Amino acid sequence: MQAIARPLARAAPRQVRAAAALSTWANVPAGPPDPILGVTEAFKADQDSRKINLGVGAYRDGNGKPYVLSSVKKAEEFLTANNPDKEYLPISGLPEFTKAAAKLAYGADSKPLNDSAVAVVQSISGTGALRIGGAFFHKFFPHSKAIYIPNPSWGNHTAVFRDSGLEVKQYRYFDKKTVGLDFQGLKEDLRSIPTNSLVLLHACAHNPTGVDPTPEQWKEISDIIKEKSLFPFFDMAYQGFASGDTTRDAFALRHFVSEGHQVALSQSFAKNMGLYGERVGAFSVTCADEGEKKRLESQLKIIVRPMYSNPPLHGARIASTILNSPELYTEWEDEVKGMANRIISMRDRLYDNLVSLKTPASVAQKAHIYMTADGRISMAGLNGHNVDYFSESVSKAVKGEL
Ligand code: IK2
Repeated sequence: MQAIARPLARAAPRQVRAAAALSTWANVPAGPPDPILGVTEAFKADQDSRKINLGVGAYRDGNGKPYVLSSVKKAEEFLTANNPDKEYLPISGLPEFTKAAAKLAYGADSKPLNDSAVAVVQSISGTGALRIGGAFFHKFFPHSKAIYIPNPSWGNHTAVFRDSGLEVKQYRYFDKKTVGLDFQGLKEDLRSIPTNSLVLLHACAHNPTGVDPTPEQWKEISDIIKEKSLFPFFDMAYQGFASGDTTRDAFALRHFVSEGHQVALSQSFAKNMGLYGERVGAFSVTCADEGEKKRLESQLKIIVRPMYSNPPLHGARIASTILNSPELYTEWEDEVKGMANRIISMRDRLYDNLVSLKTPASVAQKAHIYMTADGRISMAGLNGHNVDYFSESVSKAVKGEL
């Protein structure tokens, strides 16, 4: 036994070395951390008690803690009491959910909705909806394989659309000098891009700038999009979060539909229901009639089936229970208002603090504060306990005193 064991023991390290040198993956380089979610990893590793994470856009309560909505808890209790099964959902998702999600976005009096002319599928939150949309446009949009997104835009848009096979181009959106909308630049760009192009619009709470067009500006944008026969694809990841009112935040989408545009829409329930990890969303397209809607839905299912077969069940059941119960719906609307108001009050307090600290009008980072490299901060990460420290740190950094 020993005579055999010794040579084998001596040989093992050589075999291990040889195996490592021949690994199929030896030439795979390490990728960079995600610019947004990588910030959370760095935040978790920091031991300083003053640390603040303003990187990922996830709501926190007044004590900086994750927040589960009371309407969500009640919906879950109701679901548990009804002893639900864990069967597969249809490829297009939970019908009660997709119907209610479309109604929330387009409005109960929406013509295409009432004509049964909106093709909808459940998606893996907003990102999944954008990805299904990207694949759908790549396969069926007859005019081009490009999408125009605002500059700047949510960091993941480029990757999502590029991986869907689309070429990603930009139109002007933000004016650094006025720290507001570059409305002239936006209009000029929309007028100069090729007729029939596909254009992504943030429906409300533009990420990362927080700057939205006014209703009057949306009307002008709608007119240009009509003149140029552009196709509007709305990304609505924050319905209710911008103003506290889901109807007000759906203004742009509903205005475009009432003006006769055909639209595509990505919806997320991550923020407005706090269902981040449940991955609840929907992708929809308005169609000419019910027959067209059925054809589109059949094609959307063909896109979904090889990607992930069918969507997750639990979050869709929660959202559906809330959206379809008058009491829970009212409670949820109040909670959305509460979250939006807390964010709005933090923005006001931060602004007042920076002004009273005589802070020059440019922003930097440091001092255990985690934010994305483009200077975007998630207002929801601020609360009554950390907003003063954050203001002072920003002020010092900008003045070169940190
Ligand atoms: N679209 C926009 C404009 C978003 O801001 C988001 C969410 N961003 O925050 C989380 C992150 O940076 O990953 C989405 C779409 C998609 O969000 P979700 O897939 O979580 O619904």
